[in-house]
Amino acid sequence: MDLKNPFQTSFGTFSTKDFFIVEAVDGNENSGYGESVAFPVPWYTEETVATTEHVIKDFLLPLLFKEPIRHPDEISSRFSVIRRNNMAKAAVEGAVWDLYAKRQGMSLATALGGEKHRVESGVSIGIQPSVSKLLAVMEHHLEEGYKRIKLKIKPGIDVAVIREVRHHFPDVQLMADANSAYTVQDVDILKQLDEFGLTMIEQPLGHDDIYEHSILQSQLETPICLDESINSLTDARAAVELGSCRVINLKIGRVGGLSETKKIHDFCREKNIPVWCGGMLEAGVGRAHNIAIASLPQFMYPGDISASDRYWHRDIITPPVMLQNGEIAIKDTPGIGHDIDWEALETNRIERQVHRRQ
Ligand code: OSB
Ligand code: MG
Repeated sequence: MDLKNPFQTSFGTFSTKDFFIVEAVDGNENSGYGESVAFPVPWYTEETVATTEHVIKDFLLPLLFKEPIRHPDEISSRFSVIRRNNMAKAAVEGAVWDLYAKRQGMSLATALGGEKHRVESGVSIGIQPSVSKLLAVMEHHLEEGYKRIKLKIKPGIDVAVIREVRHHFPDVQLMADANSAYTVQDVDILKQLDEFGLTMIEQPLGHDDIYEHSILQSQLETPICLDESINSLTDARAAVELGSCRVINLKIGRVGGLSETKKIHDFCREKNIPVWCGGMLEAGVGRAHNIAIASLPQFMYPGDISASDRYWHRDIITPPVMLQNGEIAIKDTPGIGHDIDWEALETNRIERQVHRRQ
């Protein structure tokens, strides 16, 4: 699907999103839906659309079909014999979670233990061609009601840009995401960001680092939030115990599914570490999953869960995700709370596969 606007990060630019939807069907005409969130290129993590398809087809579905499951929490332990490939795992597990919630007659949010009725919404803005363009984009999103702005930064597009933005918007809840573009040698640049009162700085150092972030955090006032570095509860524990971050960005796909996300959430709740829900430029199905998980209590900052129309001319769910006073209402209808917009899906679909339990 074509994005309305190209999205530029420190590692590359996305103009389209290639993905697939997983539909899990039981014997009683119930369907659950999941979305693969990987990109076509392994820039953000090692997975791609092609690797997720391969791993699902050749490894995960045979494991899933091997014997019945009683609860979706059983899936992540069954999949644990396959190393990593977290986005592949999450796409399948998410479809089964939705199916399970529908069979229980519960919203996915309730099935996951969610308590909120609405979640606060933020917007993540890619690197813009100029500061004046950035200010105009920000102005537009703030008028729409978004409660927090996240700006992508990289070396050369950081201190001066944030200074200008802060000057124009002194009170906005603002944060920066570097997607691993800096090294510990850049500590002096990162320290300069302390004066702008950023809510947090996301993933300044290595995508697989936990140790150096602990050194950096001890020298920064601004809280560090880890994204790429947290791929499991084990990683979250290491990061929290080492003081590598004060906040965690949770993405269902990055950590291997909703059950693992819940575990990290519960751990962070115990440790008093706030979490918030990140985004992968999802279409409607993935977005609905994000809304459901963000209803859990430790999600304490607005997420990168923006409305459908921030990304798409026409989303693949109906109704699309909409913003009301900077918040997204959590549907109490069974499952993800949105139907598939089959016409929109068919317009974009290039392939369909069916896999059955033998
Ligand atoms: O680091 O959070 C990130 C988009 C693509 C890859 C990585 C990231 C992002 C975003 C956008 O920041 C989140 C969204 O609006 O979906
Ligand atoms: Mg990030």
